Amino acid sequence: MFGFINKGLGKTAEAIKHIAPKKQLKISKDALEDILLETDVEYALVEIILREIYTDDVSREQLESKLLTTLAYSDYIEPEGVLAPCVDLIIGVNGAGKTTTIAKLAARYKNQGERVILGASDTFRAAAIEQLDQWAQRLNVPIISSRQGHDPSAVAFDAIESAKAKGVEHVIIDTAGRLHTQTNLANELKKIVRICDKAHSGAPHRKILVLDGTQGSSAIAQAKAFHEMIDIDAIIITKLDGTARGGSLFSIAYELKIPILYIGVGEQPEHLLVFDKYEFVSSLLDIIYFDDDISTTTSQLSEDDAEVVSFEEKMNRLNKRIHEDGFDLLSKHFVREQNTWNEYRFARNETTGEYEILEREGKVLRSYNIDEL
Ligand SMILES: Nc1nc2c(ncn2[C@@H]2O[C@H](COP(=O)(O)OP(=O)(O)OP(=O)(O)O)[C@@H](O)[C@H]2O)c(=O)[nH]1
Ligand SMILES: [Mg+2]
Repeated sequence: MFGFINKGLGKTAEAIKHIAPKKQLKISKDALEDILLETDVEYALVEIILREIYTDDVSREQLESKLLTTLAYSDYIEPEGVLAPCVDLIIGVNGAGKTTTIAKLAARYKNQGERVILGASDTFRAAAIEQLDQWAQRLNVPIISSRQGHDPSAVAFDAIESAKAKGVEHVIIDTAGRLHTQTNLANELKKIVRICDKAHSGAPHRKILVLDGTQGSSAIAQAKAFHEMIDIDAIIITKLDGTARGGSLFSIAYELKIPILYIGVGEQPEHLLVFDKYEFVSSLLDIIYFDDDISTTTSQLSEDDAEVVSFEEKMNRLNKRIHEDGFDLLSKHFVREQNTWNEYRFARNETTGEYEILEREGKVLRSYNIDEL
């Protein structure tokens, strides 16, 4: 799996190696800034990432904790208690990769032994219907479609009705990325959402925005526009294999605060990977740094020699421990629990010297003794 994600990050890796050709134990803050900007992390976020690093050289653990922090909202949690069929509504601008991604999702469901029906609700262009039809034939999955210009929400309705009648587990609905005006598009998408709910209460269960990874951080404004039209539940970032702008994923996650569900790393049905932030960050860090074990051992050795472990290093160790315990970051963390975001705060208890993760009401959930780290 790691090999696969690395393949998807090939061009981003080349860009990083251009700045830092050899793996290192620590990297200078300047080089790190260049790497982040070169891979299209937005400048404002680069500043945020670097501002609390007080050393000239940055260790793997330091950067790991910062990068994971920016991905605090990226975890996707499946909706619970969905009565089949589960309806995915796929939206995004023209050429973002919607239709290809639908094929990838359909292939994934099929491989899990689940049935799927496609709804060709991009009735704006005849070619869009044909393209989805070709995928349906290739993957041998049923498709509901009508002619160009027909009401897209009627197609969605029929696809859901058909799935209900046949007891099919999944419906995936394609949509147009562009209409004559933005208002037309917004109205059409809202109508599709309304009609889906009419066909099957609660549908669409997942409104998924497909973003073209080659556009990097410039896709953020576009995503915000869609999010305003209909609340997006999750994002799929496509074409990561075709771009050196892999770092934009951090900006996208940080700015939008919408979970990232999958990443697309090629044109074939199998080129869709579940987005795992730990795996993603780890793969990027592997390009810059020696692997985990070497750097920890070496830094521990030098710290033992120095006797006094710096505050920063303690914080890093603490952060690492928190990760191991399933938490994400140092100061603030939002966890999605049963469809609501709960804020967890993390603080130092001045009297005991212990670090505590506080609930919003101030109730201590867990504490760490920094001297034992
Ligand atoms: N390399 C690469 N190419 C991709 C990926 N996803 C999609 N593509 C390609 O991007 C192009 C556009 O993809 P489509 O799926 O047609 O995009 P769309 O959003 O449906 O486009 P419209 O229907 O025109 O709005 C196609 O040539 C796809 O093969 C990916 O993850 N990697
Ligand atoms: Mg399409």
